Amino acid sequence: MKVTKTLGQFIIEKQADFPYAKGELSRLLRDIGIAAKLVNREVNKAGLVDIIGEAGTENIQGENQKKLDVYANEQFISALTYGGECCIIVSEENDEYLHIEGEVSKDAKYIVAIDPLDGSSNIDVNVNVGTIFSIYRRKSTSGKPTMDDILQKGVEQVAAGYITYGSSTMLVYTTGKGVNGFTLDPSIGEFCLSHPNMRIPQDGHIYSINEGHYTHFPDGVKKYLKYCQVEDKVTNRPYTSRYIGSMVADLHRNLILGGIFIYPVTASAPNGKLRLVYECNPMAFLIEQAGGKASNGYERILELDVNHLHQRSAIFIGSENMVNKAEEMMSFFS
Ligand code: AHM
Ligand code: MG
Repeated sequence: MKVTKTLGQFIIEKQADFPYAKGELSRLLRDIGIAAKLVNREVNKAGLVDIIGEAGTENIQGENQKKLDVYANEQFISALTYGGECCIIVSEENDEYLHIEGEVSKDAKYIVAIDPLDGSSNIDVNVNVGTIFSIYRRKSTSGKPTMDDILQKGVEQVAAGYITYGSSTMLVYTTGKGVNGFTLDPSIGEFCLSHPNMRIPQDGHIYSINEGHYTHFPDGVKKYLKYCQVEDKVTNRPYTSRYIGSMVADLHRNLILGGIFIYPVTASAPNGKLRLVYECNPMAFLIEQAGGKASNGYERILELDVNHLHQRSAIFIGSENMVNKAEEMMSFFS
């Protein structure tokens, strides 16, 4: 019989990679795994109960919040609050950051940024959605955490990952020592190690972008798309276009098969659409750890200054050679 390793067992085993760790990060990752299972349960029965549809409130970006967005946000906040290892939560669904106070979190060292339900416009049509998380260690050693603790550059992340809720549910994460993927076994209710040491191919054949915005793309992006579509036997072009509209699902596929995901600046999103703190930075950290690359078209995502919680950025992320080529095309017009 094949013996599988659970997420919990794997986390404990990997704690040895951090000689000074006291298990706090491990407990934090465990808490995220617990919330993910609860969200998974609700996502799976979304068509059965009256939980799909809009909640009637708006988030900071003025987008209607779906009921499952609200539920997912509550589950992650609750798991992180009661877990006791997290002092600040930044969420796509909350205008301000949440400072967790109380006995259980009084010495908490970690700051967690989350997009609790990414790709939520896909919920009502039964298409993959996901959760993205990013973990930082606070820098200040006493008192209330400061904005400097919260607005750290992506390079300072100590862990990051995503959960994709789909035909099977997976949790994929990194602590800066490679990337590992776990598939939820519903029969035992555990995430089991299914994709150890994930590596993104250096080259790929898939490009993922919302071409509906083509007219408003920067010239460098238009040039790169033309490059993707032109026939060339040596480089195996034309490439294949695949776009789900759920960043987690699009990136998960490209991580496994090789590819590039682009969300550039557009007329309606002049700074890009995706959020730096809880979408771009965690995905950039994870994809770099898998051997890929992430850029805003000119600079490494992980080194961008972070000025506010809900800051947006353009993103070009995926197989290294593809991102390099896209950057080259961007540089012709800069
Ligand atoms: P969300 O966090 O509000 O769900 O938005 C993020 C999503 C990404 O998952 C996806 O890549 C993108 O928005 C899709 O946007 P568009 O519909 O403009 O292509
Ligand atoms: Mg979202």
